[in-house]
Amino acid sequence: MKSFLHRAALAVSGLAFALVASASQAADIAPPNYDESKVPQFTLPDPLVTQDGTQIKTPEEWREKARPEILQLFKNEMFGEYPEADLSKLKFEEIKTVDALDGKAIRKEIRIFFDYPNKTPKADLMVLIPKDAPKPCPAFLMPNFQGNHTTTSDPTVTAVECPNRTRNANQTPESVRGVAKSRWDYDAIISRGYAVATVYYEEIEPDFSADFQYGVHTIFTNFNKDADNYPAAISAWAWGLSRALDCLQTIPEIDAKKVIVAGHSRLGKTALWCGANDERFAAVISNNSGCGGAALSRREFGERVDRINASFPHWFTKKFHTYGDRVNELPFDEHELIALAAPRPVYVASAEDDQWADPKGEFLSCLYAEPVYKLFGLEGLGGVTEQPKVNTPVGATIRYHIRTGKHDVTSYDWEQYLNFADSIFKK
Ligand code: GTR
Repeated sequence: MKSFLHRAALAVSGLAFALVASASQAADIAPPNYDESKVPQFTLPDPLVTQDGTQIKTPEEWREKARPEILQLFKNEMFGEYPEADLSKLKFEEIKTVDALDGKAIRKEIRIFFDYPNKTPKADLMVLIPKDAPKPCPAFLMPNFQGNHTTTSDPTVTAVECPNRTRNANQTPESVRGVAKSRWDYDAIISRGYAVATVYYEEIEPDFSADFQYGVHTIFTNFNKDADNYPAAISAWAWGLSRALDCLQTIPEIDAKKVIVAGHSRLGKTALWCGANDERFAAVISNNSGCGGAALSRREFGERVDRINASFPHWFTKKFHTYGDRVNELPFDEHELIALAAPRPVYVASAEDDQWADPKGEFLSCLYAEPVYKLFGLEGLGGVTEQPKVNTPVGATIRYHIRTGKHDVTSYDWEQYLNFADSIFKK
């Protein structure tokens, strides 16, 4: 068991973002803390000690005892269950295969029907495959926030028609084409020999708490909506990514054993949870995932458990809603969400101006996940014990960087993720 007292001062450059993010939130919640000296003292659960006090000493014991126990705790207390898929009802329909990126890639659009022959729920997976790279090639799978057509200005990508949290009633799907393209460095990914697949997360499940009547929740009929461990939205999105991997397995040009699941922000939380449950993913990337993702809940820095529950109750289980004022009673913390990726490589990235997401808490999760990697004889952060300076990537099997700038995904981030992928697949 570890005790930590953090006293170093941190810059409060993320305050503007935090104020915007918190503007609409419940008035009775205390303002976010950005003062490192006010971070409470806390004791983290030790991932290598099971609930009955057994010390885990071997990778086998981790796999057989500790890992299933921690995974189930996250299901029971935070994200809800991760349903078994009924593969007999899953159907993939190729709707487009065209040249893309000036002929450097093939672009496929594949419609995933989750409950065939019913036509809903469904989601379109867009896949870019490099033409020149050796096949089958490794791939990134990363969900997007507003539709596949927002990740590129290519006019031939199908524009999605679906409830969208960011689109107002007058905004047509066409008007948002390309708006997120700075987050998708497709040229770099393709030129380095990787395929990349993306799916609009709200096609899997819309991002609002309307009793889950629209997306894949409509087929989670084995679960009681009133139960504490009913799959919450993050579980539904993650589960949808597992189905996207099922789809990638059918594409001969892609090596489905070499797929990295990645995500930004709420979708970074989703990527971590997906990688924890679905060990077919070769590695996991969390970009600025913050509270409920990579950041330690017990630090109560920036966005906190009470605030995220008030703002986005549908992301988490009913049980998690009870932890806002008692985070020390959580039977886990987010270092264990990172550890659930072990022994697979994991990358956690922060941004300097994203204090809302608690960059230091994101780093410390990596550090305290390390004993699990060491159990496997792996290096983890490779001897790094302090949060590195900005734009200085560190680590071995667990990697971390904090870049300058705001809450975002940039070409700098992609460059690091490509280096990370090379270190795994092109040794
Ligand atoms: C914020 C939320 C964060 C993060 C972010 C996002 O409003 O507080 O936890 O998930 O949204 O997903 O963009």
